[in-house]
Amino acid sequence: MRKALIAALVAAFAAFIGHQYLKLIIITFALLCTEYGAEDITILRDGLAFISTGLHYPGGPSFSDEPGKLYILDLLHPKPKPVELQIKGELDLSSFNPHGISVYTDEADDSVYLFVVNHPQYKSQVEIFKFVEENTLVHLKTIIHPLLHSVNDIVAVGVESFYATNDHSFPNDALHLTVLLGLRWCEVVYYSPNEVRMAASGFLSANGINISPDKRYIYVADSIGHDVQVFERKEGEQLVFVKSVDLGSLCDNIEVDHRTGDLWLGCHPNGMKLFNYNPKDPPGSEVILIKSIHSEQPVVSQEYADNGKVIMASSVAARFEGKLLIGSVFHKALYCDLK
Ligand SMILES: [Ca+2]
Ligand SMILES: [Ca+2]
Repeated sequence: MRKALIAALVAAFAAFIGHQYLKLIIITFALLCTEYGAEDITILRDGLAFISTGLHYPGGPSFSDEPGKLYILDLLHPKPKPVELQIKGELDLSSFNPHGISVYTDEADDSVYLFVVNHPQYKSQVEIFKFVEENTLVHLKTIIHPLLHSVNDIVAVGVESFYATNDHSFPNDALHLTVLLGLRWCEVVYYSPNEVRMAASGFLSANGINISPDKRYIYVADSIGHDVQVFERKEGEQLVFVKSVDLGSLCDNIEVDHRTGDLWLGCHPNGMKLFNYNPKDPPGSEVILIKSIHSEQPVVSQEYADNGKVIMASSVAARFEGKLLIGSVFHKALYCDLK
């Protein structure tokens, strides 16, 4: 009897440890630039991270009336500190409301372009900036198009071309009416100066989007569909569906490890807590890693989980060597050292 009790206690303890610490690869935290959200983060091959902060999402909580900002963080620095990016050009900064971001490096001259989804007055448009110095962006262009009506995230594939996700099937469908009805009406849109068209469809809510290191595949997180979908880029920027990988969580943005091709996703373990924000019962956070996504059996693992006590509503996880950055829709950002 006593042995059985001890065995049960050991099993319970192991289960507790397993639940709490199985994936405790993160050894330190530091809070970053914001307490008002870092919805999207992307990291260049040389360790420079771009961060979009201060999103006001229609119907979502927001803890600041300030306009959004963009930051840069040098992960090669022993003690990285976020620096606010100065924006030059015609853009109205008082209504700047940045959401998904993507970086494009022009291999012809190593110029770096930052593409930013912007929601001034809750509208959707895409801003293209050139990163010119340590902390300066020059605004080049604003793109507005009827097909780009509810843009969440974006992946740049040229100096003026990109794929973008719509997370609603109609403009201003803040209630997600078509989602409640189970209608897979959301789309991925391809944009170039010569051509704008629907490139993929059939999503409940298309959210994060990114590209493989060899640029052959596009990944799209269908947050309400609880999966990530893989598309192959064919000639003429045609997307051909390859497969979907179930994730069991509402996944938001996708970052791809340049070196390994692994996908890191910031996810929302409980959508109802996210959509009905209650500070006494906050939405939690979850970071999911997908390895070998192109193999017969992709490996999906939970790398971090939190009930909202440390970080609420994680929307992005971006890895660079031994560092992991975790951002959130409306809360903070974490800088983590990995074992
Ligand atoms: Ca992004
Ligand atoms: Ca997103």
